[in-house]
Amino acid sequence: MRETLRHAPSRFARVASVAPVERFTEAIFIGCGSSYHIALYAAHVWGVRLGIRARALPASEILNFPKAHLHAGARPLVIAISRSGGTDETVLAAEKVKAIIEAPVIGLTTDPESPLGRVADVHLPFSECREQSVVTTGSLTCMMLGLWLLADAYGGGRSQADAATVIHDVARSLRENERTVRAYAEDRALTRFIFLGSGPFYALAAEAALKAIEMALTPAHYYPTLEFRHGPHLLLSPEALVVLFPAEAEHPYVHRVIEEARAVEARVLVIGARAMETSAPQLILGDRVDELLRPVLFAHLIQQLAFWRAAAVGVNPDAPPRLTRVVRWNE
Ligand code: F1P
Repeated sequence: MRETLRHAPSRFARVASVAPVERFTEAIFIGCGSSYHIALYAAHVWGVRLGIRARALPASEILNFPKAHLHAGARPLVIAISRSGGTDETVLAAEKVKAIIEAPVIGLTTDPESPLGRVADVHLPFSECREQSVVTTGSLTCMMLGLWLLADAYGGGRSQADAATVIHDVARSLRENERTVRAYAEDRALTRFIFLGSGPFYALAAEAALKAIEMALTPAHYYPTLEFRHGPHLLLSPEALVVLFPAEAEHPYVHRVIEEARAVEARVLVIGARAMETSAPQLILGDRVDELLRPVLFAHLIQQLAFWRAAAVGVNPDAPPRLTRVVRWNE
């Protein structure tokens, strides 16, 4: 993460050379799997920080339904995200964008030699967070931070100190909070995980569910926090663990979600930056960090939860059946 912070100015200069701020009116982030979740996170951050329309799409949406998303008159900046830079859908979607509209395409990968890098107008290889694992973990955090830093740079670069704080807080949390997370992971009475998050935390909830499934083959669901009360809460039972990432704006409402879960004896863990008035267990961290950056801080907790769950149920967290490191159609 320190390297990502160090590279931020030169990466921004390269992106701004093809996409100066006055040239685009919207940002479209695309990717698959964890990279799509990074896209969801980035879209929220860029929308809030830059006051532009920003959206995330699975790469396959652009590939198969381009007319719904790419319009001739629009001036988008397209950021295609892929850890490997080799996922077929993402590479083909980037090619499709270039064939249909005049928009700069930025390829964000961790591999300097990747196919996506060759298609993109500007390739940003985050070589510092290259990882060999099948499942995406550390590189997710690093690319999320990188996209936050790009938004910050477009906005005038006033929040760099926050990024340094996050790096410090992740190191501290890795030392202090693993035991708590591990205890939930190892509780075999809990057979279903439900992750709730909104705004900047929705992407984190989605990624948390994917990690539980990929690494530990544990059934997992995710919802925007208050949407959960519109039906999905019927899934609650004493075998369910609800992990809730409350956004500041939700504090007046979110206690209802917690109460309803506890009323049916579901277990609840709240992960947030300031304590809420609830008897549910809470992990409090990140109070010195801008809310938009907190998902970057919290990401290791959901990865540890999946890791220790895998260990508890006897599954190899980096050998998911039927999942390959790079998803291609002809392999
Ligand atoms: C996309 C992805 C990963 C996942 C696994 C399969 O890869 O879905 O998120 O962890 O490796 O592929 P990429 O486009 O980010 O390389």
